Order: sequence, then C-alpha cells, then structure tokens
Amino acid sequence: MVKRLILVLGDQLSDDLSALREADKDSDLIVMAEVKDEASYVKHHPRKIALVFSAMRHFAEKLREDGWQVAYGKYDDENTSTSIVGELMRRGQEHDTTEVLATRPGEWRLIEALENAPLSVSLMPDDRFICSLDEFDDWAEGRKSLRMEYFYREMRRKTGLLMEGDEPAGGKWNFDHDNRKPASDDMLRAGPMEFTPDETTEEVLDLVEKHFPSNFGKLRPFNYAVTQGQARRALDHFAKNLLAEFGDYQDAMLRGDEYLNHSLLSQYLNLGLLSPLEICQRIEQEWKDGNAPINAVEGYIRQIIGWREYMRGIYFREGPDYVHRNALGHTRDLPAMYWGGETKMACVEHAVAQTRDLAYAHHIQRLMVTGNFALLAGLDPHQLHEWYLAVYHDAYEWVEAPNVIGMSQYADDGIIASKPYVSSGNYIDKMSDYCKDCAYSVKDKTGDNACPFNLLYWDFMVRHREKFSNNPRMAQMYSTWDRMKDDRKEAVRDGAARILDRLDKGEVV
Ligand code: FAD
Ligand code: DLZ
Ligand code: SF4
Repeated sequence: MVKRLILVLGDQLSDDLSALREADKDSDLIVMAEVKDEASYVKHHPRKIALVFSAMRHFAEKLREDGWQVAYGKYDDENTSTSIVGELMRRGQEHDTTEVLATRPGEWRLIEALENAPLSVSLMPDDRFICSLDEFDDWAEGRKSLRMEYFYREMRRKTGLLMEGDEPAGGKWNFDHDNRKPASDDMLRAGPMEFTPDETTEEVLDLVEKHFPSNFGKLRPFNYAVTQGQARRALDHFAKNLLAEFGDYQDAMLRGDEYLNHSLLSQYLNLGLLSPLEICQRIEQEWKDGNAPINAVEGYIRQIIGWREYMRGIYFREGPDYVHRNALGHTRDLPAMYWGGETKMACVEHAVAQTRDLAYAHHIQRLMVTGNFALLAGLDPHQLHEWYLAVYHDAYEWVEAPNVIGMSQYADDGIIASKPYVSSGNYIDKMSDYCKDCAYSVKDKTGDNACPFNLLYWDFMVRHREKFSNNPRMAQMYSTWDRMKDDRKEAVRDGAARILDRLDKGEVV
C-alpha cells in the first residue's frame, strides 16, 4: 500500500534532496519520468537530453539499490504520460493516492503546474544551495542596488570558505585584478575528464537519436559523467590538473581549445550530482595544500558561492515575468547564424560551432561573443533566452534566465549589471585568437571591412544615450563619441545601419 508519491525531477538527482529526506522507504513510492513536455519546452541540445535521461536512469537504479520503491517512466514506454503532472496522476491512480511530496522545482512553469494540479502536492524548499530564498530576500530587502560582490562576502562569511577569522584569506575579497590573461595555443592542458558510455547510456543515446533527430547539436561522442561517483572524479581531475591556472585564463578564448582551464562541472552541479559546498571545499583544500594560488581558488569559489547563488536569488525574487523583461525595447529576430547559419564573423561562427558540437561554451564566449553581439544588434531578449536555454548542457531557467535577461542583455533594467556588457572588437581581439582569421578587420573602425562589433558598439551607445548617459561608468565612452569628427560618426552609423539592414533581410553578416 503506497501512502505518498515522492517526485524526483531530472535536475534533482541528489541523495540529500529535501523530499527524499522527508520520505519513508516502506510506505512511499518515488516517481521519476522522462516526459515529452520537459524534453521539448525548448528544443534542447541532444546532449543535454541524453545527459539528463542517463543520469536519471542511473540515479533511479541507485535509489532501488538503497531500498526505495521507484516507479520510473521511460520516454518510449507507451504508458508514460507526456507531462510531470500527468505522470503523477497516472501513478496516483495506479496506487490509489493523491498525496505528492516534492522538492520545489527550479522553474516557475513547473512550480505553477504542480500547484495547480488536481492532487494534494506539498512542495519543500530546495536546500541544495548555500543561500535559502528567504535569506536572499532578507539580504536584498531595502538595498538600493543588489551587487553580487556584497552578497558574495556574506556567503564567504557564512561558509567560512577562504576566511581567516573575520578577514578574507590573502587580505582581499576579490583577486580578479590578477586574472584575465589571454592564452596562447602552445600550452598543453589536461582537458576535461571523459567517461565511456555504459549500456544504460548507449540505450539513451539511441533513444535521443531516434526521437530528437532535428534538434540543433551533435550527440556523439558522448563522454559525460552520469553518476555522482563519476562527477566526483571529474571534480578531482579539475582540482588536480586545471585549477591552478583557472584564474589566469578564465576569460581567454582559443579556437583550438574550447575548454582551456574551465572546470566543466556546471552540468553536474545543476543536475544535483555534486553539491556547491563539496566542490568549494575540495577547491579550497588545493589552496591549503599549496597546490593552487589564491587568485585561482578565490576566483573559482566566487563563481559558485557568489554568482551562482546570486543568480538563483534574483530569479525567484523577480518572479515569473522576469523572462519577458525587455528594458531596452529590443525586437530584432534571432538571425540564422545562432543556429549554425553562415556568418563572416569568425568569433560568432566559432562560438556557435562549438556550442553545436559540445553543448558548451564558456562564460566569456556566452557573454562577450554571442551575448554581446545580440545586445549590440538589438536582438529580442526573449528569443535569445530561449536559445541559451536550449543549446547549453547546463541550462535550467533559474540560472540561465538571470544570466541572459539580466547580466548579458540588460533587459531587467540593471538589476544584475551596473552597466551593459558591451564591447567593440578590441576586447575579443585581446582575449582570443579569432580575429586573425576573420573576414572582417578588427582594426578597421569604419568601411565595409570593419568589424561589426566596432560599428554596432557606437551605434548601440548612441541609440540608448538617454538611458545610459547619466551612468558614471559610461560617461567616458560618451565623451569619446562626442569628441569624434562628424564624418567619422556618420560613417560609423551608416556602417551599423547597413549591418542591421542585412540582418533584417536575412543576409549574411
Ligand atoms: P567554470 O568557468 O569552470 O566556472 C565554475 C562554476 O561556476 C561553473 O561550473 C558554474 O557552476 C559557476 N558559474 C560561473 N559563472 C556563473 C554564472 N554567471 N552564473 C551561475 N553560475 C556560474 N551557467 C549555468 O550553469 N547554466 C546556464 O544556463 C548558464 N547560462 C549562461 C548564459 C550567459 C549569457 C552567460 C553569460 C553565462 C551563463 N552561465 C550559465 C554561467 C557560466 O557561463 C557557466 O556556468 C559556465 O560557463 C559553465 O562552465 P564551467 O563549468 O566550465 O564553468
Ligand atoms: C531538462 C529536463 C529534460 C530534458 N527532461 C526531463 C524529464 O524528462 N523529466 C524530468 O523530470 N526532468 C527533465 N528535465 C529537467 C526539468 O526540465 C527541470 O526539473 C525543470 O526545468 C526545473 O528546473
Ligand atoms: Fe569577431 Fe570582429 Fe574579431 Fe571578426 S574581427 S573575429 S567579427 S571581433
């Protein structure tokens, strides 16, 4: 006799999930399901679907080994419902119960579906984070601006990570000043850890190949960790082999090295296979043991206890309409180049090709190449949000939306970013090796050969002058523009208009 159904979603694969802690092995039934609605609310990258399904199947197996009763609906079982709520109702009818216990999902869409379901659903807080949502609201309440840096210091104090008493280790909270070097392609790096697919994963790969043939992205070779044990090995590999230079090359971009010193752990962390604290303690240990410098370790820990926690706090604080914000009134359709269509811009071409092949691009590629171009060209932020949600293996709305709508597109009117993340081609040239093989010239500021980022940068600044001219962090750029000769200004704006016109006509840019 089953008393309650315990829902475990595809990104809730953690032993210490709040709903599991509360559940009873003898009388409760765990429900997990691969359902059409979750697999298609955006056209996810095939690797992401395969990663989620394979990790779900492995987790269900582990739960059974631990003595739980698990009702698992596979995608191609004909009885599996098309939605999470449908699946709960089906299992409820089978076992004559309407009681459901779940950990709160990471997306408003699913929270609302569960709250409105004709079932008796109890939602528990998702406490796999360092900062609870109430704690975040307490921190945010009454502040004029919600800058991540101050929130991050609170998280350092709360966790004790890199703290010496009340003071930050090394005498500074933030060592970014020592980071951000360009990389050269003659450096050998270990690369991320790869895992050979087992039988379960092979079965999932065949399923994804069959059911999602037209989704953007390459499925194979598929070499992800799909269990907690494997994810921990990936963490260990990063800590030992790549962490020490993480800070130095955090912002660098190289054609021949898509991963550089990045950890490739967000996809495991967001599924629940790793916890934020376990990662950060492992990373801190490398510093304590003298194996990694403070700039690398502090920079890394900040991304997780700072940025990641902060993004989640903002997503839930701002509410379901956040993904529809459009403070700059941008309406241009996403051009085909984002889906692998032709472009002459080597940087965009490379970032998108890498995204197609690996479901991965690192932070600076997402922010300063595809994000930067979208913002400069005035692309519709909601379409862009759906693109980012679809194409990356770590994309879940609670973390993707604040990064895209807030940090990258300034569509939330500056809640996250104190100024728009825009740059001309200079920044990309400094941090990457893209420009040397580009059809455009990064040195040209005007003319048909000029890098589109150079033209669109100034055009963006002028178009949004009213909004940004009072921002002290942008004052210098406006005075540079004002000092430019009129004929140069005209050439820049004409060049930008030609590019935007080509985008509108669907022509190659
Ligand atoms: P590393 O460079 O090794 O960083 C370490 C960890 O820090 C990451 O694994 C991640 O968990 C965390 N982290 C770093 N930056 C951020 C950030 N800004 N927000 C939240 N966590 C962060 N991250 C996602 O997890 N899912 C997304 O859908 C996502 N979408 C993004 C969209 C845009 C436009 C931008 C600019 C950033 C986005 N990020 C997203 C943040 C960041 O790009 C990825 O977390 C990172 O690239 C993952 O690769 P990694 O594990 O190798 O990260
Ligand atoms: C991302 C995803 C996919 C592709 N498929 C499933 C699924 O079939 N079943 C499931 O329980 N979860 C899936 N997920 C993860 C959910 O979309 C995720 O739980 C919500 O978006 C909330 O973050
Ligand atoms: Fe990108 Fe401009 Fe460099 Fe070409 S020249 S790679 S478009 S930044």
